[in-house]
Amino acid sequence: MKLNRKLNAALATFAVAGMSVAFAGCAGETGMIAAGDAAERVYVAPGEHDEFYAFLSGGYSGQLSVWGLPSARLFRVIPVFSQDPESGYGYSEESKGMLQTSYGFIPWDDSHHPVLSRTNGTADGRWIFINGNNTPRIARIDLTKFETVEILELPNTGGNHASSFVTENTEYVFGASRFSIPVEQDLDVSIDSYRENFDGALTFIRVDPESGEMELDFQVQVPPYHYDLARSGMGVSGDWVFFTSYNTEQAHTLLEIEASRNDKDFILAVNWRRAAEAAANGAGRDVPGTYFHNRYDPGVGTAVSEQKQGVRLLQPSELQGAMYFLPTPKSPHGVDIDPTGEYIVAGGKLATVIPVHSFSRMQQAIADGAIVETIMGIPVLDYDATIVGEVQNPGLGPLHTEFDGRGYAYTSVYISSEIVKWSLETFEVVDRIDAYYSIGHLMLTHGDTRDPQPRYLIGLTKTARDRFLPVGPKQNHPAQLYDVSGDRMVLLKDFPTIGEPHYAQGIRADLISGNARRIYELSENQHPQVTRRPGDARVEREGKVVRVYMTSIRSHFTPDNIEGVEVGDTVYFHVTNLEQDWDVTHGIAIKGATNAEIILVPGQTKTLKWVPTRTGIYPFYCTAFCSALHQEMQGYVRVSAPGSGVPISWRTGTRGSSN
Ligand code: RUQ
Ligand code: CUA
Repeated sequence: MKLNRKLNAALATFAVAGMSVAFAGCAGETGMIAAGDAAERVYVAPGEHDEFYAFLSGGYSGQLSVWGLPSARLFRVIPVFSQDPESGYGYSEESKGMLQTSYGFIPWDDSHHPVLSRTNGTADGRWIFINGNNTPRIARIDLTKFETVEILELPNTGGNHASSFVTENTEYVFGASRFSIPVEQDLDVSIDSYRENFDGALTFIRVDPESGEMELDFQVQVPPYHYDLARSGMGVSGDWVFFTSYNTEQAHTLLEIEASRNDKDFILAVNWRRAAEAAANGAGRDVPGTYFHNRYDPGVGTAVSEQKQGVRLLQPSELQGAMYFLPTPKSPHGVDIDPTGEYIVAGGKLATVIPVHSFSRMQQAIADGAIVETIMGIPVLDYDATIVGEVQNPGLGPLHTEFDGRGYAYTSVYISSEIVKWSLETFEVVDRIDAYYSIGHLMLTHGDTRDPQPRYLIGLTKTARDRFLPVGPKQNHPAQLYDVSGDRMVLLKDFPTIGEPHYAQGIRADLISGNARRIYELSENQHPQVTRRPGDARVEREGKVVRVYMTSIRSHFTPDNIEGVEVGDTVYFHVTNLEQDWDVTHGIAIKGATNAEIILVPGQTKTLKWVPTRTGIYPFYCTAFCSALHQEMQGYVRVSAPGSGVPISWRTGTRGSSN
């Protein structure tokens, strides 16, 4: 790798010296091209648009970021599981409900795997789902608004990592326990009773085909292994979903060693269609399970949180013929399905090969009864009966694979920090390229769907070290952009990302851009505290609660002078942005509020809560530079002592009323 880096540097130097032409011909052989050529391939002229959207998970930021490819320009960060002071998400009264869980309000999570909704196995650009790993949840983001509109908590689950992955027509989205725990809710037992009391759980969530709304359909109890990743089948395997598992050793301490003993762990294949039928026909039993279902109601512009109870739990014994273990070396991480649905590719973190199972061989093995043992009612198929190839010499630590639809697969390899391209026909490596440094996931545009568009590949690497100007001991995680349209992979660019992107999705821009909304229609705003005209703005006292019904339009708030608030009051600013022009945003913040600002897009109503604790004069102002007179967009609230008798009054200029 060191050598290659030197070579790269040398090439760059030559390119600068005007010798790029001499090296252009080398690209085919080396996977490296001159800097000028690479620059041209990522260049999107000012005012022009990118060819693809890329959605990168935020990892421990809890969010999802939106980029353009090939320019690698950041468009937006969509808040999902974490409070976001930039937008007021998780701070405004309307959005707080999105972060409610059975453990209370949680301002953070660890988001891993975004997945786009699909129609006929193809990304359709309607929604994107992403999992929260820590307090198990799945979120759905509406891609007309690029906003989180739903978060569903998963009960009886520890670490929802094998998520979110959807079936070919988004019938189901899946979750699973990465850390097995007792499925019996809140059970207080010794950790040493792992084998007796701990369980794995798979969660099947039904998705409404029209609205996208999720509904926890049922769970399946499975042996207490760690379920790491999942993929639903496609085409021939479209009725199946595949989960990787590790820790078949059932260790509960020092997993680094204890969970690395077995030569093989498993891929768990589940016929989701048959499981869903069984659940619908009454299989399983109802067990306790407390979880929150939070939905953003677009009509009233507010998150509605519902606490739900109980879940249907099925046993593998009730799913005879619908669940099989495929032995897989060694502590597999990713499992990925090729566009035909025939190949099931695992990434054994500690394996020396990339094992490839075949779906038709799996079917044959089932028909032949090639079963080596049965665990908790789940038959274990013979490894040799299902395996169709092992990619030799893939590098150390293969993790994740994507496909180009032309017969090649691309696997990220963590320890040797490279991407290997291999043939699905010969299972031989045909190309490899360095990743800087320690690659985790990779994403090829549409490369996890039935119709990959082999243009770009992003490698999501874990450490930047010397790639960028140093910014102290903590550097942002980088990504590398490769061109995969030719025979050889070509590194085009590297760029720092936000949070720690685990996985990403890439989609042709035209599948989304035409549907993106520009404003919210004021006429459709059904928020209970909407103020449609400045003339309707007012301040009302209801006991200790003061409600400010406020409007914002360039460049003033109505009202902007408010008196009669007392220490001990709870003040709600219900602000409606009256603008109906694309991208004219106002915000509001008030001195001393233990809160963030709120940002309002055109036509939207949001509420900022404020509990003043001291008397005095409190300025508030618009936080978004909205117009030439943005600096003038401000106001004052007078806060008096309790019982001071100052009457509620309000005004803006001469237009407001006062009483
Ligand atoms: S992980 S580096 Cu959360 Cu998907 Cu594999
Ligand atoms: Cu409104 Cu600045």
